[in-house]
Amino acid sequence: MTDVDVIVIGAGFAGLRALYTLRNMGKTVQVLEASPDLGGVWYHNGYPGARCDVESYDYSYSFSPELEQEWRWTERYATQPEILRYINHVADRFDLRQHIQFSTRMTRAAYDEAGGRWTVSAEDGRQWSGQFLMMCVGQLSTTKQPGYPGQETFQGEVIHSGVWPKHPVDLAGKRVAIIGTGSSGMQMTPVIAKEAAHLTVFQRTANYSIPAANAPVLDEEDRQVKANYRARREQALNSPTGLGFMPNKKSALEATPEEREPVYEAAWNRLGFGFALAYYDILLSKPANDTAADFIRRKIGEQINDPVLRDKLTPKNHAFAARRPSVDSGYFKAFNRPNVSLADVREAPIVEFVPEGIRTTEKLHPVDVIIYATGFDAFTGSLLKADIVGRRGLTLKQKWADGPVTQLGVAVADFPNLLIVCGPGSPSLLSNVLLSTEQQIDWLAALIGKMDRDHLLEIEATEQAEQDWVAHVNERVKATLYLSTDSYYNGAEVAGKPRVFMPYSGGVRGYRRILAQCAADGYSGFVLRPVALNSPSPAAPAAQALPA
Ligand code: N01
Repeated sequence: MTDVDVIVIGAGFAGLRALYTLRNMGKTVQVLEASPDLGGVWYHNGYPGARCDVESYDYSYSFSPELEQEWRWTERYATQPEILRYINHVADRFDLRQHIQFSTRMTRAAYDEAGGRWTVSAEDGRQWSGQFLMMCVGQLSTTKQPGYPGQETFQGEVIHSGVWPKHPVDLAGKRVAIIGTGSSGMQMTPVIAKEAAHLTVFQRTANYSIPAANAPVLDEEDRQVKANYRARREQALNSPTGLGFMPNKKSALEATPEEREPVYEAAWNRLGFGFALAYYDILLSKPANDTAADFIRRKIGEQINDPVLRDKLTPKNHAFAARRPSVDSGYFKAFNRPNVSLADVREAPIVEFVPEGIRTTEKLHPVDVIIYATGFDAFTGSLLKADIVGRRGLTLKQKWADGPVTQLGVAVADFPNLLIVCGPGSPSLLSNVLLSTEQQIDWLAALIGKMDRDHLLEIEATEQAEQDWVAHVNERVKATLYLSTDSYYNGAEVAGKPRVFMPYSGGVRGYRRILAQCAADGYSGFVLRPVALNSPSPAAPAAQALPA
């Protein structure tokens, strides 16, 4: 068994950042990564058209001014291959690979209450022991595979967008089915439409989407961003979502329709996700939201020639941005092509896969390749994949049987020294997730630094703090429209999953203040101990809660 200070699970953006930061503090770190290479979701989501829908300069690490200056993004919204190149560049530049075990899936982690250490076991039987176990496993990394009857009889390839094969997938001249119209389905549709003989998009819920307004990054723009990068980062940190957009101080309902039109037009043409902040109450008030939704519906309609298709592709049954909208590059216009059709699976549900394709209640759709763009078991899927065993043999699955509970989204009572990056209860997917990731890792690193200085070995959230935080998360979201519809924010994406609102909707700035206050109060809501609670050592002082 190898002993280290911190075992980090996952070598995506979060795992690499944790490794960089902890190693700089002098910690020994072992990163375990199930995949054969770096990148996490950016390693796996290699589907045609995959790109980030947060602007490149904001969806990048902020910890190194040198890195910021030397990396040259080529497009406003980077493609998946470019992001993967960036991640690999970071790993090489900071010499991080040597601390990562690839193709190593954690199957179990158990906390030794007497010794105050985690023992992590991998699929192949190898083990590591660490004082801290830091989970950097992502929020959208466990795929949801509907598994229709007859799937094994289908003669062609079935692929999930989130585990896109590493072998070349030739879709040219093929009949292709895409099931799902979230961000992944919407991104790949216009790209696949250009090469497939025929593309059928199976839609259950029509989704809102704002044009990406993607463009190459010109040298002048690159120079300007780099000359003012600190200010840009500051603005992102102080914006509600971490994307840099500041909400309009005005209510949509204070403005006349004539006044709203140019505001929405400008947001539509350039802002992407920023559209949701065109007025401050778009996500707070249904009548305000209706004004935005009506505008977007009209804009969507203008892109689609056929009136029947226009009606089907126009979102009607949920408020704009109450579930995650998309940022697209030609999704709706793709349906004007003669080789693209829409199958409405609410009208005619999928019954089964057959050797020749997909049979719905209405007809057989003959296809050569089926692509699931059906999303993920969000927030908790990857945290609950392995057995994580805390005090008294309690597993995280048992603890979260009715839904996840955390203190501040980073820690769980009965699971000492388990640290979660962007866990349920943190802004995570309601924010620029990379900014939130860095923010939490810096906070957790400072906590570990304090523990070192004060000779503390164990940190544990209190149950009371967990309950208070979950109550606060629930209270905050009540002020928004997020609860007005089913979504992966509230567990509706997986049948039988507890219906709990998981991300924190109070914004990254508010969350940062809460984290800072918690630290200033001596890590309120946590118990810090100089030895493990059940340490048998006679020399050890009695376990106690230590004020800072
Ligand atoms: O997944 P989703 P996604 N039969 O869950 C449908 C991030 N992301 O992979 O809405 C038929 O959003 C489902 O229908 P419904 C981003 O955060 C980022 O697209 O449940 N349909 C929905 O249409 C995003 O939000 C980028 O009725 C079924 C779709 O599948 C998140 O990942 C790019 C079905 C799933 O949509 C997830 O996006 C891509 C079934 N049995 C993704 N089951 C960036 O650019 C599900 N659906 C950074």
